[in-house]
Amino acid sequence: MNPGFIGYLANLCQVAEVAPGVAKSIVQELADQRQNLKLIASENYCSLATQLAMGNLLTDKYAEGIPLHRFYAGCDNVDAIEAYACEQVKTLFGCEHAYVQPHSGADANLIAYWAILQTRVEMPALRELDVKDPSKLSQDDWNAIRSKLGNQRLLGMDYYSGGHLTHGYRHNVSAMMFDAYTYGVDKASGLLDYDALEQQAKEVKPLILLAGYSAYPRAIDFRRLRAIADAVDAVLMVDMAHFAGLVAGGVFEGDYNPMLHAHVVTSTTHKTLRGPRGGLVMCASEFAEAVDKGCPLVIGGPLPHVIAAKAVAFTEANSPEFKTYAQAVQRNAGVLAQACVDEGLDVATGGTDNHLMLINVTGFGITGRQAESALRECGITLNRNSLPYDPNGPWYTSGLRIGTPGVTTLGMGESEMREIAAVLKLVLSNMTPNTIESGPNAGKLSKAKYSIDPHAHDEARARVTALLDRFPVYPELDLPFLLEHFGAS
Ligand code: DSN
Repeated sequence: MNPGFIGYLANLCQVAEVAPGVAKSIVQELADQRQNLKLIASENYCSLATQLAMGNLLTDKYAEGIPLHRFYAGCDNVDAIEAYACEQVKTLFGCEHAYVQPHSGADANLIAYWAILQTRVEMPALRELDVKDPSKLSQDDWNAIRSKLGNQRLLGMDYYSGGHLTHGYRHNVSAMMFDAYTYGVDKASGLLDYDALEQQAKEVKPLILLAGYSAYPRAIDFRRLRAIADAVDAVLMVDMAHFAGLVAGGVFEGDYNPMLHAHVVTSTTHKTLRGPRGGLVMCASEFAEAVDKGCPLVIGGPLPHVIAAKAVAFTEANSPEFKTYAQAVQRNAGVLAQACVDEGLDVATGGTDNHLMLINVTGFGITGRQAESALRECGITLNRNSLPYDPNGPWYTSGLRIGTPGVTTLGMGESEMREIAAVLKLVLSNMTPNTIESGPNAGKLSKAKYSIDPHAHDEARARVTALLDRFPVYPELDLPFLLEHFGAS
């Protein structure tokens, strides 16, 4: 029996003894992922070693502080794991400093923001006042520093141009802690306009120029961004959550490698990097002391079991096989985007440089929401996404976001990408929006309800099943056995 399967089985037996419904849902999630092709650009399949590293007694341990400097006794083994994880990150990305405790990318960004505020705003203010011990500050001086901290500018990529919610989006805390400005993509090309950004940076004069995206299909010239940041004395921060695996795997090099140009880089660990769900901060030594205080700055305590899983995943990412994987992710994305173009689909910017692409589905008379639902019915899991300047807004959207990290982990290659493009076309071109029957919008076309030709539906479902049968999700796991023992309704 495969060791990964033995580990899973033991885990599920224990879970089922206490909460059989939870064990059943875990097995049914495996069944779901075996039956549905994952094209969500931000998801992946981490290794069983990574998953199993999270399921142990490390979750019982408190370990505030950093290795060899903890606020709890008995942290020797957590120290060893966390120090090892940090070393793996430094080898992987070539950074001066690594902090592996953030629970998520959002936490990592908050820690990075405050580390920059403390290093570039609070510490100079304290030096100016010649204050060695901040606890001795007068209330007036502290109020003046708080006012400075609360009035800094952030210039990040607009959410509707592909930036992330935590990059200054109106409803995120980042837009409340900063005076937040955003830059977008060029309306005609859909590409970043570096000249316009330079002009905007000169006008805004931000403390932080922030780059990174959740839905931008092109490589970013970080050398250029660093020059823009330097010209306005801003800190260049890059959130590489989406493309960290492409950086780790050497796909993004030189001008396109943020590690060579940014002061502070954040990431998640579970997207192209293929680790457990979590966050990560890397920085120049100038910011290291403040970043290491991420707990208690933002987080209440590290998650040692997740840090163990990160350590396993970083070890995997340091292997030559991971380079091959990262290159295949990008190659598959390029082939899929071109195949979509060849099928007549409207691919934003005409293609991709990374692991994701955006498709405008409005040419089929439907919204992104309708396309997402119909594709899921046919066995393809992906998400709708607004396009820049989207008239359908963020709920219905005009677009789909498609990524190749997951299907590449399954081992799919160029011919499978062409098959996926053909299935996408088959479904999208056989959909019609329903007419709203009653209420104030009666007679108008629905943005949510649709019909799909049943023959196209069945053919698409069969083609997806054929693909997944050839490239099963977690092939080490004996699904029929697990369903028989844990999954019965
Ligand atoms: N939710 C992630 C994504 O899908 O891109 C980003 O946090």
